[in-house]
Amino acid sequence: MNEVVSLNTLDRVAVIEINSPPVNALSQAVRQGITEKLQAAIADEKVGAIVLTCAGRTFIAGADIREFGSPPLAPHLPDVVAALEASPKPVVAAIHGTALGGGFEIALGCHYRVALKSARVGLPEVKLGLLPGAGGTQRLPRLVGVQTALPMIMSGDPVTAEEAEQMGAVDHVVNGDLLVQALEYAEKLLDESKPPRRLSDIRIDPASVPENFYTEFRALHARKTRGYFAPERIIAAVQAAVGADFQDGMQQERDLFMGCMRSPESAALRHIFFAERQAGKVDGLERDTPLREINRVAMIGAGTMGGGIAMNFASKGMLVYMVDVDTAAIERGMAVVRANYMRGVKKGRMTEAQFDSLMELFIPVTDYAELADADLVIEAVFENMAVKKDIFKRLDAACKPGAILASNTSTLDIDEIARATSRPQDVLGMHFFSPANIMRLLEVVRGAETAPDVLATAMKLAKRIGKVGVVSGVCHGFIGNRMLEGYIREAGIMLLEGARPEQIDKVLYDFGFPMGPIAMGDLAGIDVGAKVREERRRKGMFPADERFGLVADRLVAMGRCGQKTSAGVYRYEPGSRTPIPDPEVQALIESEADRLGIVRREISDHEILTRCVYPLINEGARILDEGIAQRASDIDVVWVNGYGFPPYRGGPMFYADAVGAEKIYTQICQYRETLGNEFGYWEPAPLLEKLAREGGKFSAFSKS
Ligand code: HSC
Repeated sequence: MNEVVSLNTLDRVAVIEINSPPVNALSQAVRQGITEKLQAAIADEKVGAIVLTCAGRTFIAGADIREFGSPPLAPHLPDVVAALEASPKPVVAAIHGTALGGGFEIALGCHYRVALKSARVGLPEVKLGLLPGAGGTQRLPRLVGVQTALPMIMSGDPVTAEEAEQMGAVDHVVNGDLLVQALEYAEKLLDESKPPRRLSDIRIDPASVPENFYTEFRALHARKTRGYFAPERIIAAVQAAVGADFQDGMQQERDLFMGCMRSPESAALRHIFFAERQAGKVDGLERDTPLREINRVAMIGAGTMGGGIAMNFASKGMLVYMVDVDTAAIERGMAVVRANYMRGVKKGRMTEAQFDSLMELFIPVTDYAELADADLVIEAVFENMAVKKDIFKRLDAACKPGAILASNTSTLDIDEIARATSRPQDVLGMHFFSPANIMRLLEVVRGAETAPDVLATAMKLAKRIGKVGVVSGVCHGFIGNRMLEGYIREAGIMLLEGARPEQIDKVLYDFGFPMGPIAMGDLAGIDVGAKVREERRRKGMFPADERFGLVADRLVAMGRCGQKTSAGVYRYEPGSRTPIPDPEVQALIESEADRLGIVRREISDHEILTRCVYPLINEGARILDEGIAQRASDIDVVWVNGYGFPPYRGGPMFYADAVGAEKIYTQICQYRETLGNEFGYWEPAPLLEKLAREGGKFSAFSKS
């Protein structure tokens, strides 16, 4: 008796229903169940046609990713798809929710596809470092053509039912009761004596693919696929569908799929997939913690950051109060919002009417008294404790009981801010990343007194606005910026020691970051870091190391703040973002090194990489040990989604586990000897040392 797949016969049509929550993934039991019920339906003489449908919130979301990495168990998915396709009786897939990966491949094995209008279909395997391995690379091009199929498989993004219908991947889009209409569709097939339609029967004429198609396709995707293993295999698999015999193509797909499955890239991307879901599970928070309702949001500080944050909420239909000192300041923020949304209109992602109704959700406010009905307030003014405390005092007086008061601070103590109010239980940090309407990461900072329902609401809200929320404890810089410090510091010091900016950037770019630390500083504005250092120096919280941030500080004093002033460490042609090495800056670096008595030398690429990346791993180890992050994978989620750490390396802690704690520990100890440790930069974290000694892994470390 297979409990996850059932069979019911209604008149002439058999209904195979999969019921395997939460997402009907194709576990061994589901594959077995489909196979058995299909055989039974085929054997039943009363049955003329078969409908394959799913219970719960979605059609099949794909192969069961949890089974990957263990030896595959029969029946194998490609065989299940082949069995559906081989059925002598027409099989109709009835799709709701999302038909993804192996789920869509199952649907492609069926002879006809009926989908609810709200459904989406796609092949997201590339996002897991894989390719569709159950015939997707062979059947989709046969159905919709290579030029439509390849971009869809390469992007991994799903399309709507209507888009799928337009491209020919879905036969019939319906509203209302899916099963009823799928049954009607099957009855009609029988009435019209329509035979099974098998995609494997189609032959793709090689002449249908333009000569330069693959070369141009590669060039178009080069930037996005840089460093990845799967994309080239996807192209090869789709090429194998052209002209060739179906079984030959399937064999090639299989070999290419297995190569991807064994790749470190796929292991890293699967790790990130589960890490992002795990991040939503918070120690000490029950699953059923009641949530506070959020419909009206207030943004304090309507600058570029405030505008970007506000867009997330308006885009989900929430009302946003844009609060600033005067209407001119609010207008500056609104100009950013308008320009961003307008880009969407120009690219055809939204209509003028949608744009207008979005803009109506923003309400300018200059008086806190108007915030009495706000459910959530997010403060995003500049990093100054006194100013923030004053704002929170005023919010405490103006806001209704139960309103959540959040700060977007990237460094300051949330507990101190919370204490400025009479309701510290309602206060927490919500740290967005710039550009806030685009970056997926949201660090949710849990204060000492933050109430469980406030934390739970913020995490739920993160998901609602399409972000991945990660909980951080309170410390300077929280998880991400605290780890960033060593990375940036070493890059700056190595400039003085003899590395050129472009050499440093190339090493980290080649490692897989979208850009190196120096170019990133220019993009973010090197004055930002200079201000933070200044503030910390003033408070006596900064190492008395003249080298730390020296080059950036000198450049800022010269008015070279980065891209925004067309000059930072690099110079930029007007309107261009391409960094150009600047001899003037090189001369400045060399004279500063001279002044400090630093003997310049050749610095190897290996030294650049390890001096930038190992300090951030070392700090990650402390963050984990102190309980600031709940688990190593949360740190990975922060760095992949907020700082451009290459996803195919799985984040810094996953990467550290791959390199091995002992190797990292040994290298850090070696730098302690060769570079000196006057400021504690090369003190190995106790947890790193422990794991190095025991041969342990960060992924297995648990504080509790
Ligand atoms: C694939 O299909 C490979 C095939 O092409 C070939 C295989 C051939 C093999 C041949 C061998 C010989 N598996 O995201 P949520 C869990 S690759 C297992 O919060 P939502 C998830 O972890 C697969 N578990 O929900 C979570 O568990 P928790 C291609 C999966 O509503 C829970 O479900 N497919 C799972 O926001 C809820 O997930 C994909 O990549 C899976 N496939 O979004 C689709 N999918 O509660 C991946 C989800 O314990 N999934 N779970 O934390 C998604 O994109 C999203 O989950 C949905 C739902 C959009 C489906």
